[in-house]
Amino acid sequence: MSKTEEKFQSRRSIGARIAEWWSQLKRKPYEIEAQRKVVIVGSPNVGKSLVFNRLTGIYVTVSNYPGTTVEIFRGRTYIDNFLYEIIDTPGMYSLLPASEEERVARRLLMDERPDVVLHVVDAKNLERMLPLTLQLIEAGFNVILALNMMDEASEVGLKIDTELLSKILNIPVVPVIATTGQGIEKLRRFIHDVINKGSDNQIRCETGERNFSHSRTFE
Ligand SMILES: Nc1nc2c(ncn2[C@@H]2O[C@H](COP(=O)(O)OP(=O)(O)O)[C@@H](O)[C@H]2O)c(=O)[nH]1
Ligand SMILES: [Mg+2]
Repeated sequence: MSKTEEKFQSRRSIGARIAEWWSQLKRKPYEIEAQRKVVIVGSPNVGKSLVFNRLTGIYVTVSNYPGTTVEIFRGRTYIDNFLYEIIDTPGMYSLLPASEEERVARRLLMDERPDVVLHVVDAKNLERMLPLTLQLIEAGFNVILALNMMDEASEVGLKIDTELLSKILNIPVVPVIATTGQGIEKLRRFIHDVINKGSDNQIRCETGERNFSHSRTFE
């Protein structure tokens, strides 16, 4: 750094430096084509949209699915300098569609060719929701299971051995409380790891309650 630059640096206020830092942040390109794609699926009212909001922040666009009144939310986020597109879908109970919403969700899944399918479930009703997880796995998707509403599950005394579930299903299982954001960072990490390393044994073993930073909440 030259003498003049040094002088200039030292004269600039903290405010000016923060402004420059902020403008650089804003310049991070969100308009370019996303490199990776994640589709969020699950039954209605399990917290898909809240998980979507937690993952994407403000970089969201909304459009109607062609030929329907069903709204599709697409958001963007950076994880480790890769730009991810995250797509929120209408609720679906099964891969065999019964309603227009389900048809759209299924078509999105098939058309978008996601790198990861994030299946969000209500942990309290896990048993009812696992059939879709199995269908998604059988259909060949790279699935991550987000056990959402772990706060309510704990309240009713439900204990879920996420590590065991992860081993049985052979996919990452992440406990989440979308209302507080708990587990979201872990989810981001797994999304990235599944895409970059494949769903290998190492990833699965790291998903368990044991390593979840707030695991006590879920005991
Ligand atoms: N207690 C609790 N409520 C949640 C959680 N996640 C979502 N909700 C609530 O569940 C409702 C449905 O959430 P939403 O994101 O719209 O679900 P979606 O239909 O799957 O998109 C909302 O009232 C949320 O505030 C959670 O982790 N804990
Ligand atoms: Mg929703």
